This record gives sequence, C-alpha cells and structure tokens, in this order.
Amino acid sequence: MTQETAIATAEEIAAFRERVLRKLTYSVGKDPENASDYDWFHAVALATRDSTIDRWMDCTREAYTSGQKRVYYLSLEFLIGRLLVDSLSNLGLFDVAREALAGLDVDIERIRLLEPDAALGNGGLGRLAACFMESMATLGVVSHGYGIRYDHGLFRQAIVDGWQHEQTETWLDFGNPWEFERSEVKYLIGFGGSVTAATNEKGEVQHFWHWAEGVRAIAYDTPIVGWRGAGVNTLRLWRARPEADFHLARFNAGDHIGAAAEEARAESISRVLYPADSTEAGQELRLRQEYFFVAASLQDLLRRHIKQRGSLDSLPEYTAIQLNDTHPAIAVAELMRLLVDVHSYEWQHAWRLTTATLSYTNHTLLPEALETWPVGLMERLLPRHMQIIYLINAYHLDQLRERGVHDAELLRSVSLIEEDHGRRVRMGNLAFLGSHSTNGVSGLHTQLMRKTVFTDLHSLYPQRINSKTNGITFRRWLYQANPQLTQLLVEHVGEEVLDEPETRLRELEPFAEQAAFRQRFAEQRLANKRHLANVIQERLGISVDPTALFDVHVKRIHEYKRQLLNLLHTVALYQAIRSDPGGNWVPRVKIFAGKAAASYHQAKLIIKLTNDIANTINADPTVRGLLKVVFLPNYNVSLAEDIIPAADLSEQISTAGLEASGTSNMKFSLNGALTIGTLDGANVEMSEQIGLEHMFIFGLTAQQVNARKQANEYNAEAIIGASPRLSEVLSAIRGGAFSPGDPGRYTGLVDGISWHDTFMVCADFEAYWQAQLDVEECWRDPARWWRSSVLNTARTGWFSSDRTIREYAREIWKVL
Ligand code: GL9
Repeated sequence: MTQETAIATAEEIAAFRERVLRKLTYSVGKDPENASDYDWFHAVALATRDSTIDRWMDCTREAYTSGQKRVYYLSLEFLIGRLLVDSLSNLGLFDVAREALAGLDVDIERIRLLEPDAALGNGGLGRLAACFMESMATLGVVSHGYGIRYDHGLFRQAIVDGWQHEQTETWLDFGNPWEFERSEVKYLIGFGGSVTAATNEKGEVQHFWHWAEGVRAIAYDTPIVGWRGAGVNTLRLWRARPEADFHLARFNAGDHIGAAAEEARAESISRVLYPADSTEAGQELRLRQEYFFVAASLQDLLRRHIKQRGSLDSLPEYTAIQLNDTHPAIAVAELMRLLVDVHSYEWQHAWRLTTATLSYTNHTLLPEALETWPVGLMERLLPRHMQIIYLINAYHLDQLRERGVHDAELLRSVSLIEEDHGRRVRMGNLAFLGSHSTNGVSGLHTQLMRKTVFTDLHSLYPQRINSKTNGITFRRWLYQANPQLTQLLVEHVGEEVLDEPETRLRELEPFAEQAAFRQRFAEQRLANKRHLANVIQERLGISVDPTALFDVHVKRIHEYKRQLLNLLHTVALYQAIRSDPGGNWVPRVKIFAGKAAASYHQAKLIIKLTNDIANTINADPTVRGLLKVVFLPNYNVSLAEDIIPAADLSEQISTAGLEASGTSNMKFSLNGALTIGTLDGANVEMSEQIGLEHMFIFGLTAQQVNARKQANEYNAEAIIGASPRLSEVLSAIRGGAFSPGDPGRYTGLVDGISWHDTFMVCADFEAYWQAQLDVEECWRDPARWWRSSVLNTARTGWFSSDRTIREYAREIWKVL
C-alpha cells in the first residue's frame, strides 16, 4: 500500500486492468489462463512503463524548447533495486494497480517480489546515484544519468558453512521490461594505437590519434519518474559491442572460436561491475570501462549541445557534468581532447570550457580507494590522453611558479603524476584540477578533505572545495518501504507531509509527547519486525522474538565500519548472560548483513566469525533466546527495504574520520530507529538535527583518532590488559570457543587487533559497551524510547536527497 491523493476510481482500475491484459496478450504473448507470475510481472511492468512515456516525452520536449541547462550525472554505479513499486507509487498508480490485479486474481505483493534488483553498484556510492536520479526527476532538474549496463551486477552472496561464496548475478535473464534499446544511438570508442602530429596551414600543430582497436557503445534508456510524476528523466546506460560485424568468412573457414573472439573482447567491457575496495581488480579492464562510458557519454552530450546551440562555445552555460567519484575522471582529458583535437579549440579556451563544465564529488579518503593509474598502462591504452595529462600538468605547474610557488614539496604533492611508487596518474588531482567544484559528502568529510588528501591543492585553490551532505529519497526509504508509518504520518500531519517532508515532518514533534501516538508508532514498528522475523525464519530457519530489541548492523563488510566491534560486544554480552543467566537482561536480536569484496580476506573472515558466533549463541540453552544473532545473506536494496523499517537500533560505529558520510544512518533514523554511533560522517550532522540526547554517541572523535595516530602512542595491548571484559572476549575468540573444529581460525585476527588495531576497535570498546548499557536503560523505559524514536523521524527531514540536489543545483550546477 502506498499513499495517494485520490481514491482509485472504478474507471481507472478498469482501464489499468485493460492495459495489463493487452500487454500480457500482445507483448508477452500469453493468455491469462496460462500466464505465469513472471508473465504477469512483465505485463504489469510494461503497462506501468507505458504510463511514464507521455510525461517522459513532454519533459524531453520541454527541456528542448525551454533551452534549460542540462545536468549530466556520470557514474560507474547506479544501485537501483526494483522499479515496479517505485514507478507505480510515484505515478500515483499503486492502489489502482493493486485493485486491477486483484480483479484478475493476481496478488501484486507476490509478483512484485519477482523483479530482480538492478544491482549496478557496490554500496552507498551507487545507491546515492540512484536516489539523486529520483530527486532530480522530482525537482524538475533536466538531467541524464550516464553509466554502464553491466550484464552482471554485484555478485549474489551465498553463505556456505558460514563462509561467503560469490555467485553470478543474472538480472537480465528474463529480460528488462524498463529499458529501451536504442540501436541507433551508438558511438565508436577507440583504444590503444599511436599519435601523430602535423602542422596545418595556419601554422598550428594538430594531433591525430590513430587508435588500434574500436568498440561500439550502444545506448539503453530507462525512464526515471519523480514523485507525483513531476518529471521523468533518462538513465542512459551503455553496452559494449564489437565494432565490426561478425566474421562470417572466418567462421565458415572453420575458425569458430576465433570468429567470436573480437566480439568477446569488446563485450567484456560491459560484462561485470567491478568490486569496490578491491586492489586486485583487473586493472586494465577497469580503465577500459571508465574510458568507454566517459567517451560515449561525452560524444552523446556534445552532439546534443551542438544540435541545439550550433557551437560548443556556450557549453558551460547549458551543460553541467558531475563526476561521481574519480571513476569518470578521465573525462577531463577526454573533453580536452575533443575540444582541441576534434573541434579545433585553442588550449586555454578549451581548458576554460572544460573546468567550467565539470565538477567532481569525492566519496572517500581511504587511500586504497583513491585511484591512480600506472603511466605505462595509460600510455598504451590511451596515448593521446596521457599526452594531454602531461600538458595539463605542465601548464598547471608553470602557472604556480608564475604565482611565486617554488616549494618543491608542494609542487610534487599537487602534481598529476605520482613519482614515488612507479609513475602513476593521480585521478583525484586530475578531477580536482579539471573542475570548478570539488565537493565532499558531509561536513566532517569535507573538512578532512581540506586537511588531508587535498591540503595542498586546497591551499592553492581555497574556493574550490565545498560540502554537500548526502541525502536519501524518502519516496523509497519511507513511503514505499514503510507504508504503515507513512499512513500514520499522513493521519497526523496531513497529506502535505508527502510533498514537503523536509518541513512538515517537524510537525510530528508534539505527538512525541502523547502516549497514544507513541503507542501507534510502536505498533507499526512491531508489524515491520514481525515481517522481518518471518523473513529470518524463511531464509535461516531461526526464530526470533519480534518484541526483542532489534539491533541492526547492515552495510558492506569492511574493517573501518567495525562489524568486529559489534561482534566483540555480542560476545561480551553473551558471556555476561552466561555468568548471570537469571539477570534482568533486555532480549536482543543482533542482525547483520552485508557483502565483502571477493578479494578482501579479512572481511570474509569477519562474516565467518559472525556466523560462528551466531551458531554458538543461538544453540546455547543457558541464553534461552535472550540473545540471538543472525546474518542475513545477500544484502541488497530490496532486503534493506525489509530490514530498515524493522530496526530499533541502528549501528553506525565506524572509526571516526573514515566514513565519508554514510546514508543508511539517515534511512534508519527516518524510520525511527535510534542510532548508536561515533561522531563520524553524517552522524555529526544527524546529532545536530536530532539532538545528542536522542542518540547514543560514543568513542573517539576524528581529532582524537588522528592525535593518537600522530603521537604513535596507541597501544592496544595495554587497553586490553586494563579491560577484563575485553580480554575475556578476545581470549575466547582466540582460543576457539566459537570455532571448536578449527581452534586456530581466529588467532591471526585477534593478534591483528592486539598488535596493530588499525581501526581502534580496542580504544572504543569500553565506551561502546557503556553506550550499549545506555541503550538498554532507555529501552526499559518505553516512554523515553518511543519519544526519542518519534523525534528521530520528525527531525530527519533535512536528510532528504531533494535538499541535497537543491544544493548541487543552486551552488554547483547553477540551475533552479
Ligand atoms: C562511499 C562512502 O564510503 C560512504 O560513506 C558514503 O555515504 C557514500 C556516498 O557518498 O560513498 N564512498 C565509497 O567509495 N563507497 C561509499 O559507500 N563505496 C561503495 O559504495 C562501495
């Protein structure tokens, strides 16, 4: 059920039913008697897509005639999830569709689950891009998303004997009803070869890139509908195809494999999404992916601009290109190449156009995620781009020397080329220099960008770095994921809350003082917890008590996110319960979910440890269900939609300074979960909006973490020695209490945190334990708990991605 202004009329329902039946018959080719649930899903999706088309075409036409500035969002990841309920609900057709299908004896709740998640992203960065697309459509920002149409999205996670196994994800197996293949929209992308130079009649040197290999990019368009159908924008994803037609002669001559080899090589570019946080990614293929989608997108948008304006002189006035992380940073060199080599612009003019058009978002300060490419690889794959990068660098360093900057250390640090570890191109510096705006994704992250990775560039260009705190779309993360809470909000604040949640949610605050309202608030949570308990029962065969405190930690598995800290607390709690089984314990369910990058062994070991701990605790009769631990496999957008509205407690416990923003933190608190967290990323701004007294904030601050690292005085062993609780936990894990069949399994892991503890797990352990005690004390006082819970929902309005997009639109893109 989703919210709509008007009650669905009988005519609307009949009309939708007719449309579905026509799709089933003429597009799917089935009659209702023989249609499978899949057939019904496709028929409904196609009928829904039809409902977007008129508005889509209107928007496209309006954008053209009004001549508005266009925004292009370049991202290697779009973590979309399912689209059926999203589209229906934004079009105001959900109730109509449900009734129409019920009349055909089809349950929409059943068929909506058949839609595979479009998982074209790894985590928060990709999901942010999807939220942004929806908000841009809602706000009427004329925009296009550009990315890659991967055959295989993020792997499917299976848990076998507690270990993560990666299985191929196959979202396209039954076709994709949302997309339009645009066979006519295709561009040729070059790789390799050599560069020659010649002087033309005006005495200017011109460069010619003779690439050795061509790959074709084919466009696939998906309409993205905004709230109440306000706007419909296009997500254009590129698929790689071979340049030449199939080698028939070679095939007929008997070389069957050889004839297909070129096709396979070309298509490998759009075959799979690359894992994040992985240093072992097939480097060259990843660079090919980056260049492939950037080159196709730039050709496409320049063609559109020229068609409309005749010349590229006005490019920055009508075009803004946002680079989502450094993955599309090669756009700086590619745009320069197109302007200088193809459109004959003089260098300085081209540079002005490039920097005025591009802007860049940084999403992490983790050194392993700051992209650099070996100069040798660049020279081989993109020889002309390498020349251009050298030239950009030379002009840049010259200009600094002219400005009187001679400090060799400073010049080295702002150079585009890193000389220390074999020569490499620094994509972060390239993106920074090639754009007029570089933004961080939370206040703290932006400050740290200025102080750490970009200090020197920042000192030279102090106006460039700015902050745009992330947001989430409330349509998916509240209205669709939590219809019961949404209903409650509409009843109490009025229908307007759906259109203006950023201001109207605050009107909920007085209700936090009313016991009857808190009761209703708690009831919707309980219903969501019952649903999640069913999911847990179905998938894991574990029964959990829906009235217990649901303590939830879901996100990619990474050492800096400190799932391990949570596990140490879990074991400490377990030991405490065992030593006092009759104590007044708050019943808890610890819920974990998340994927580890395939090559990240430590993260995979943490998953195994979670399952080992879960097996031991869940089977221990002395615990009597007071504590349950579950690891839900295959975390994705759809599972998040089931988990988040059912959470009482949200774990956001990264080592301070390392989580750039976080976005699930916002989703949880919007749904009323209380946060236990460090002052990291957007948690800081959340605490300002929500109030520290309605969160459980603990641990070292980013400044303190940094001070300890600088002083080199951090000694985890001493901390462990001083904490009997922590010592006991660690020795149990180390001694094989949770891995009796393989007692040495966690020796290395425990030694690691005792000797190095890079992520300061030990330093924060006692504070975390205390904060968890505060959680229990609060939970025992329902009036207090639910008051805070209501206030979390009421005060999270600022974290709408509409607010974020408005800031980008006004301050960076200069639209709206
Ligand atoms: C991330 C940050 O780690 C998050 O803190 C942030 O909320 C998001 C969106 O800005 O970006 N940066 C990053 O590389 N990832 C993020 O989630 N990684 C993945 O998405 C895999």
